[in-house]
Amino acid sequence: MSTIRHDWSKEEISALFELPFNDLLFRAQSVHREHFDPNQVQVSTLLSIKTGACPEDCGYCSQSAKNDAEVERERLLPLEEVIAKAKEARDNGASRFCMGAAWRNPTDTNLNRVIDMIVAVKNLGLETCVTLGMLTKEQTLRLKEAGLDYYNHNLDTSPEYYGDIITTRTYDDRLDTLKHVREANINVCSGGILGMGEQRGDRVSLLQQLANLPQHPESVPINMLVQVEGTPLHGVDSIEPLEFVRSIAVARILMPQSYVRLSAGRTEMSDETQALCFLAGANSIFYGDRLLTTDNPDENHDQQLFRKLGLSSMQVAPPAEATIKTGCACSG
Ligand code: SAM
Ligand code: DTB
Ligand code: SF4
Repeated sequence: MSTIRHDWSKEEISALFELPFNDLLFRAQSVHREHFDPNQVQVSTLLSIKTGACPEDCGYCSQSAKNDAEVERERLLPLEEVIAKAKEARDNGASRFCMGAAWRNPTDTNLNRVIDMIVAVKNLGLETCVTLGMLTKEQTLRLKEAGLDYYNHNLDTSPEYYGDIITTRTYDDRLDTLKHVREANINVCSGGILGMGEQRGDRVSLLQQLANLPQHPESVPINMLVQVEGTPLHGVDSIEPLEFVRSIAVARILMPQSYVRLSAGRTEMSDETQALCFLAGANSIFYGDRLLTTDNPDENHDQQLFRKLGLSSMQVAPPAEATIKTGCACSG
């Protein structure tokens, strides 16, 4: 039986990365089966509720005002529009609706409007997740009171590589926000981005940071960089698919009870790579044609992939009638 640890050393994590591929995947899949149904995948849908003109300088991001990417700026969406998108996501089989805003941190006025969205989306029978940037302790308490289920705030990369990617906020700022979220008793969603030109040592170090938090994040999104023209990271060497799969497997072994999300970057992955990620213990995806500002695989393609792999979507929120409609035996 795998134990839940918070004291992983870099050497131990590196040794996992270095295992022969079959041994690593066997171990990850064994850990996965101790805690989860291996054929069930949690399905979330994303919506950008406020797009672009962000004051931060994240080198990967299309939404930074400091980058030259062409994104259409949008003010905070009206509540009715958010409700319509959430209904659509629910009817398409999502169990969680994640709303993202291009802010360094929300003002209290903005937070009031997001709280209205959270309440309305929960009333549809969906789990809620928001990602709004840094939060104070008071703000996390207000979000908890509103019934928020998950807060997403990524560490993005290793502490060592971080300064090469973002300069407008520190690693410790991120850890502080995660601490506030945890203390407010909101589920933590935190992970990172691979394929930003980091070394394997950085992947080891990022996963060590996540696994050695006092409590593992309930959800761990592992994004593969979506290279956006006009961002400093456009054109960086991409990560090899098998190294990405290894990283998923190591995340699964380090955080046995967490949902590991095969997150951004799936449009660049073959079905075979995604299948290996599921074998390595990924058990959550973003579903729907759009992420925040970039494309996600189209819904038909994902339905086919689920059918080919015999996967079904997990029903966390009972009132959502639909599962991903594959027209086959993949009913969750
Ligand atoms: N502004 C808030 C923040 O950064 O905390 C929330 C929204 S931000 C877009 C959420 C996360 O999306 C980032 O932390 C990053 O991990 C991920 N992300 C953004 N752009 C990405 C890209 N081009 N490829 C992969 N992941 C990306
Ligand atoms: C996460 O880890 N990945 C999502 C979500 N959390 C908010 C965002 C991915 C964004 C990909 C680039 C874009 O669409 O702008
Ligand atoms: Fe802003 Fe978030 Fe993009 Fe960074 S990742 S530039 S904080 S929207």
